[in-house]
Amino acid sequence: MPTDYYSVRMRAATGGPHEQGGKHISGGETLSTYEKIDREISSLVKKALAHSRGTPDFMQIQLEKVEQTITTLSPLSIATNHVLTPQEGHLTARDLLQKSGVPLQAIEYAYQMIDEEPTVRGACLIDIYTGKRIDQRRDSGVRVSRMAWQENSYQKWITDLMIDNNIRLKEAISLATKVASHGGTIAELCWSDDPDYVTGYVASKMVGYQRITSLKEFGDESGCRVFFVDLEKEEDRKSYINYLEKEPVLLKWE
Ligand code: WAQ
Ligand code: MG
Ligand code: MG
Ligand code: MG
Repeated sequence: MPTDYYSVRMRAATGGPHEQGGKHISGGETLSTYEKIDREISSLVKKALAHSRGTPDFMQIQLEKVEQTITTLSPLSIATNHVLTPQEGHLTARDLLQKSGVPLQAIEYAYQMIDEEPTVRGACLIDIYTGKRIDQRRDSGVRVSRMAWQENSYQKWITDLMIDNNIRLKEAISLATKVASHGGTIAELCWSDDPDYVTGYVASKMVGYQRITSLKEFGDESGCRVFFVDLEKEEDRKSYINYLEKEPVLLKWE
């Protein structure tokens, strides 16, 4: 009998729910076996209650049984680019995006959009040909869910690669691996909206998961998550978003 998996999601805001204008505090999503649901929910709740973006007055937890077949993926290869300033970090990021196959003009458009838009709670999809945003999700963006590490694999991965246990890296590489494995993704650019975390990354099939140690100043509450995509047809865009939101992915490392 194959194991049943459940999607567990959390979102928290302050000043009311997100859809009523509340400020996004924290979100989280994972896959869980039935036995671990209580523990997974408890760690998501803890993450939201003690958050550097503020104290939530709204929180929603959602549980759904996953009916789709689980895909297992190996984590992207990982490298760290040590930079001294956010300016140097963004030069590195632009270079890695170009190496991944994103045209310079789309990179410029994306940076312009990031400066203008208030932080969304999901990801923005940017067309690599026009540099324009193609998801219609405005403030919410597209939230990737239904991905997690197989726990033993994670422990083996950090041991084998001598990586410090870091929950953000653990979550980010599972999201980035899921996103990069779709043929429509050319590259991802991300940094946290948490004021106390300045390391971000560029990820793609071409360059792997490339951490960049500074992409913003400490104290800055603006974050970014952009997927540069090559999806010309409307139906490809729909199926891409469905993949991000619904298809379950487990990371394994052998
Ligand atoms: N799906 C889509 N977008 C998301 C998701 C998701 N599941 N989770 C977060 N975002 C978006 C959202 O707009 C946030 O504002 C932004 O990404 C940042 O989210 O050391 O912690 O969870 O290698 O604050 C990367 C570096 C850390 C880790 C990223 O992001 C490392 C991080 P955060
Ligand atoms: Mg998350
Ligand atoms: Mg997160
Ligand atoms: Mg955050």
